[in-house]
Amino acid sequence: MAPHYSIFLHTPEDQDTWAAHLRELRPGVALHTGGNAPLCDYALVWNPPVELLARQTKLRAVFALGAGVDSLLTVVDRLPPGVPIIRVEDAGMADQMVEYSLFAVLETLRRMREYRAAQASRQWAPAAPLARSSFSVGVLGLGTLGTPVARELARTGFPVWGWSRTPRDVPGVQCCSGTAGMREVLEHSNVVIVLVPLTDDTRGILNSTTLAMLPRRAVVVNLARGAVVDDQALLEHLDSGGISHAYLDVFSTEPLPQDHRFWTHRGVTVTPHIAAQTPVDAAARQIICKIERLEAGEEVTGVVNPHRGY
Ligand code: NDP
Ligand code: OXD
Repeated sequence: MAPHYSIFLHTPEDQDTWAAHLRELRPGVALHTGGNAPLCDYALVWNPPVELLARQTKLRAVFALGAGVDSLLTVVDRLPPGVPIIRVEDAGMADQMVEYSLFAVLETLRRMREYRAAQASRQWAPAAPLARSSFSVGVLGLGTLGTPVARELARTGFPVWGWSRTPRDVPGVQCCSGTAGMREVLEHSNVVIVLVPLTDDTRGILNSTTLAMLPRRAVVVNLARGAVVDDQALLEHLDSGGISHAYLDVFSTEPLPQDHRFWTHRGVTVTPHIAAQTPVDAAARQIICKIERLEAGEEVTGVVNPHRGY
């Protein structure tokens, strides 16, 4: 039997794939796209034009087709008041974040960037090994994605420090919170992995002052949102050698502008916002499941608090 609720779908990428998965999961579902869509019960959106969303005045919930809701929250005042915003939780993204983080940490521990540079000039230059047990990693953000990253690094034998807004307890991880907690984590981070959402509180949180708290020659891995890190401050720390490398998957402007220094800086690895791509099949299943819980009057997880910003 076709479901009795209707869905408005908008995403700049993969819209046909999303539609195909939703139709496969719920054959006959009333699925609408574009400016002429009728008023629907649920919106499933990623970076929607404000006007498109504002026309949907009968929505019972808005689902973000990803984990981060910073851009959706910029249009929250155009939604009917009280409509919940619900985000994707993990759905396969945590494993990808773990892989990216392990890669950056292991490449650093095993000095692979140095050996690649040495190879380029045909230098045979063995360096002293670094011990995993004294190579600490910091994870800023201990949520759905940060916690598995911290846990896996700890399981692998790295001393791990984690930071969150409210106190958390992750076995094997030195957990800290608040402003003083951030300093403690940064001071212990040979590699710092950024997995906090972009909010009013986290914008520019890695700046000239906080980057200086890292040990000399530390590595920054930003997998969250570009604006969490102050670009100019990061470049200055890279140029001075205080920070030895930055793996950057996210940028204040995406795609990264052609003339940005990050493209050519030898201390920067640029990846095009692929650290964790939303697996459409699993995410569509998660969203349908949540819609049907809402239809049944049940609670769902992943509801965003617009005042908190995530
Ligand atoms: P969650 O909401 O599950 O976790 C967020 C974590 O950040 C929580 O531990 C939270 O603390 C902490 N946090 C929030 N604000 C602060 C603050 N002011 N000070 C300290 N800690 C804070 O988010 P996810 O783990 O699901 O996702 C994290 C981010 O990853 C997303 O918002 C998105 O921007 C990014 N992302 C990037 C992708 C990519 O491909 N590059 C893909 C997917 C997501 P507390 O535990 O106390 O609430
Ligand atoms: C997300 C993202 O937040 O893709 O899901 O960045």
